[in-house]
Amino acid sequence: MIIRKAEFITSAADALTEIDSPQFVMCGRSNVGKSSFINMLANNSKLAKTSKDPGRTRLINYFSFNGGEFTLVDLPGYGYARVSDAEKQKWAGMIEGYLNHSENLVAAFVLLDIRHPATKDDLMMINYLYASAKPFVLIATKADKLSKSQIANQKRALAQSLKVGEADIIAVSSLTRYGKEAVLDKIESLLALQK
Ligand SMILES: Nc1nc2c(ncn2[C@@H]2O[C@H](COP(=O)(O)OP(=O)(O)OP(=O)(O)O)[C@@H](O)[C@H]2O)c(=O)[nH]1
Ligand SMILES: [Mg+2]
Repeated sequence: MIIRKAEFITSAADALTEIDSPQFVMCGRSNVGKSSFINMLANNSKLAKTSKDPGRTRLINYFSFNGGEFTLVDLPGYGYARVSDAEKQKWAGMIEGYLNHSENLVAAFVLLDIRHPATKDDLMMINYLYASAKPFVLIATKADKLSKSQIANQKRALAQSLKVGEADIIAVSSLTRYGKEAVLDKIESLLALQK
């Protein structure tokens, strides 16, 4: 699949049912690289706002790819200790609200930092997706931080702990674009299943 065009649609606090193109949503801890991942796929480092400080994305942001062929949805991260309980509740509400009300969700991308084991929050997210029968794809981010053999080891460790096959985890680097083609192939095949 070739990305010809990627544009920001809008920000909202809830699922927008009027956006009727097939959607993929980014789930993951604050700072794991959700917004950077969208930018990698878009070939545009300025499309989604990123930051070295966790907690950058505070609303649900919608991005249209290839003139509506599909939509990527950027969510606020979870698990960020340094925000108020009220803010945490608000973000959790947005994440849950999106997942419960999105009518055109094809699959969730669950992003995990390739250097670390999945957190309790990650497991909660994965269990939630599993229990609500929503398809998900596991993405191991920041692969540029590791050597090739370390990437293989970490993928194996994550796969074991999450009880999935190693082939079910795609390692990516938004910095080097490693893994980009594998992700686009995945998107293409998931879209083909919809038809
Ligand atoms: N080395 C490296 N750094 C990355 C990669 N992806 C993201 N980062 C860095 O990680 C930090 C967080 O990236 P974001 O894309 O803003 O993360 P996020 O998950 O959207 O964060 P929130 O919006 O706060 O939930 C930034 O400093 C990015 O430059 C990657 O593949 N490699
Ligand atoms: Mg973000």
